[in-house]
Amino acid sequence: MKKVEHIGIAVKNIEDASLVFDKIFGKSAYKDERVESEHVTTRFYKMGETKIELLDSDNKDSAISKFIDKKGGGMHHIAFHVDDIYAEIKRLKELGFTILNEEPKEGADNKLISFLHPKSTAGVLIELCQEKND
Ligand code: CMX
Repeated sequence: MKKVEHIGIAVKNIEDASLVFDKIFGKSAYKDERVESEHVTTRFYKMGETKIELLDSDNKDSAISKFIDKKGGGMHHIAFHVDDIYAEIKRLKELGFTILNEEPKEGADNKLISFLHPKSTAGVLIELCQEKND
């Protein structure tokens, strides 16, 4: 794993949350992106190398809606940049981690993504992400 690619924060309403984060970061988000497969709207901020992704969802059965229903929102996942997502999935599976999707799926920001179940990772939802053009 090379670096933290982004940190995901689940929010009830992306416009309301942006009012808060615009003030905290002292800048506006640089892009929005809809990820249909995950039923989410994402909004990205960047400070230096660090990216923060806000996520809200309009689908009550989505991972983000369930998380918000249960915890009210907040830090949802940490995403790590990997060069070869297939090799990382294989490595982590062999080490006994529960891979939520062994076949990587298309995520926001031109990435292939896969998740490790938080029950196998000390309670933290971990996302692996590889640049699609790598
Ligand atoms: N971080 C830490 N723990 C989490 C969690 C999160 N983000 N989401 C759920 N959990 C916990 C639940 O609180 C629950 O804990 P307890 O059993 O102690 O109550 C446990 O994980 C299992 O929860 P569950 O109810 O059985 O399962 P869910 O239906 O809530 O699904 C998860 C949890 C992780 C399997 C599901 O959210 C998932 O598949 N996530 C991967 C996809 C995803 O998160 N997509 C959205 C982001 C997309 C993007 O970045 O583009």
